[in-house]
Amino acid sequence: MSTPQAALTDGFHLVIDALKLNDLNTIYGVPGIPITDLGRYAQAAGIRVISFRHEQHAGYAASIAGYLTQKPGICLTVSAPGFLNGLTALAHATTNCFPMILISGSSEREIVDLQQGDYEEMDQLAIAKPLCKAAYRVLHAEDIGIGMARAIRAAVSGRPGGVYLDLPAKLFSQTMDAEEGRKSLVKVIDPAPRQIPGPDSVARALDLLKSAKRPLIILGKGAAYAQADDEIREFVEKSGVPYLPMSMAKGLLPDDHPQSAGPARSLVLKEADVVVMVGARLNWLLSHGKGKSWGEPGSKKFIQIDIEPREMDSNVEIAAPLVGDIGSCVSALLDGIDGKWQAPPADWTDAINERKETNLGKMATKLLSNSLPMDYHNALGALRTIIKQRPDAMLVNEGANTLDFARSIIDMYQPRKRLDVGTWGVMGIGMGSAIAAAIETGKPVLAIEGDSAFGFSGMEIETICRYNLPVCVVVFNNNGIYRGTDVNPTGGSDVAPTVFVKDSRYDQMMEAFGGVGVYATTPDELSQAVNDAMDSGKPTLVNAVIDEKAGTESGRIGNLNPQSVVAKK
Ligand code: ADP
Ligand code: TZD
Ligand code: MG
Repeated sequence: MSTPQAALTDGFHLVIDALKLNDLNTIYGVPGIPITDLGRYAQAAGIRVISFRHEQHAGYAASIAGYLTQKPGICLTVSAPGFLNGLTALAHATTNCFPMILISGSSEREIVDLQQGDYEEMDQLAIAKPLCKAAYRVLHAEDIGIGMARAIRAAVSGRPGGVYLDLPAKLFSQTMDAEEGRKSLVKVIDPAPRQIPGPDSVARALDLLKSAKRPLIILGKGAAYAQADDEIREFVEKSGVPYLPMSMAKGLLPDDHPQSAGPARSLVLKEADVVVMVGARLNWLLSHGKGKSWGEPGSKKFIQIDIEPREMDSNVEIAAPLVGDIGSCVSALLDGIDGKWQAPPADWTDAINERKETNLGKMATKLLSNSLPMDYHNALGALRTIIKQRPDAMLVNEGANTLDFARSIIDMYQPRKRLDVGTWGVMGIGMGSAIAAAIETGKPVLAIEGDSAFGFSGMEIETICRYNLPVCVVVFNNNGIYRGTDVNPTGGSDVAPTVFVKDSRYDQMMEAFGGVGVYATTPDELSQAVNDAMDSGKPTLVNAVIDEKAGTESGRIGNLNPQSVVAKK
């Protein structure tokens, strides 16, 4: 007797059921063979399926969804080219320690492995492996539950990262008994188990911190990801130690907090004697923990809190490694900060406050400048006020000057509100991040974009309009990369490589899709347009005209450009 249809399930439905069982209710992707029906059935089953124009942006959206929710963001792509388009974001997720699963359909194993030229033939599993934390392929419908469980655990446990899950076309139509299928699914229990630090390592860290004359805490995006906001705040406030937030950790404590040393960054890096790293790596963004910006060689001792043991001593010696999850490690330190705790010496905190006041004073004057066309300062001054008035809005930021100035000018007041280019300094995260921020938080999103940066994901404004997301994109239009003033030294008709069409009307692109487009030439116009957008929630793009001479080469990292000794500039 044949089994009635109703008692069967198949690969499509097992994938969907496995996602739902694990509370993964949003998919970011691009449809096509062999996953078009997977998207359709997922939508029918109540999963939110957000369809993009290009997989890279679906991938960036998934990575940011992972960062914001501590659950792996799901990106779904077709085989070979779609998979490759998603791979940049998978690698980005891994590099930034964001949990994400890239699920790609793939072609016939038998044909791929014999290289017989299948439709979109590619050995995707092999190609994904070096770019992610783990990569798995499921060949049998009964293994979908386990495959998904492995992918989830790999993405979120320990140091989070990107995971690749390869689902060959044939898998989707494989059938099995529905009840057997249901039983084969796995709900992942405690996917990111707490990791408690050893008491000896806690004692070592506390001893070192107590001995400090000029202590400093550096908060990184790992600290923001950990969602241990209360513990971190208590640790900073009870210890009295000044802190420096890395860019995506801004707002973990409000940037106007009296202990923030943000505006005295160069002073504290140079002068601190004991530095507590909390979910931040001593990579290029912190000059590898050595060199001129860190003052006298050997003048620092580091305490480092990280879930990844191999992060310790990666660049310089770590005197007190504290391996564990940030919530547990910070709580353990807090237990040692009792009534006898000595606040840091006043000469240290006074010196920091003095430097802060000087630097903030200098900036305040620039923010009020009346220069037209707008420069970075007066344009960002307007946006700074908007974020101050709307501290729960999400902020997305990319570009060179547009990134560096916005990071220092715009104060953040709440955790995980600032999303930017991350560890690689990627251009192109903008629209994907903005879309995920809107979907995952339901809050209004302000995306501050260099005109070059915007171009990498600009087509996704159609996606923003299609889903009617409350995203306001502000394009800082300075006619190019860094500046709009370069000329072709040969006098030929091609413009210089860093220069775009002058006075492009990015606002009209938004109007093409039914969104609101605004052309703004003054801080008042800019402010008005953004406030309107944030109030109405309507997809909006503001083309902000910025002086094409105002930027500098590579923003604040011009020093990383190699120099030719033979070329004349
Ligand atoms: P930033 O760029 O802000 O300096 P990084 O991305 O360099 O931050 O560093 C983040 C660090 O946080 C990584 O080394 C990662 O292992 C760590 N991390 C992420 N989540 C946790 C967690 N829950 N507990 C402890 N460490 C974490
Ligand atoms: N490609 C990718 C994926 N990432 C990059 N970081 C770059 C290229 C190189 N790059 C930067 O580092 S910043 C930048 C590029 C192309 C654009 C800067 O121009 P902008 O910002 O218009 O976005 P400003 O305000 O003009 O400086
Ligand atoms: Mg530009």
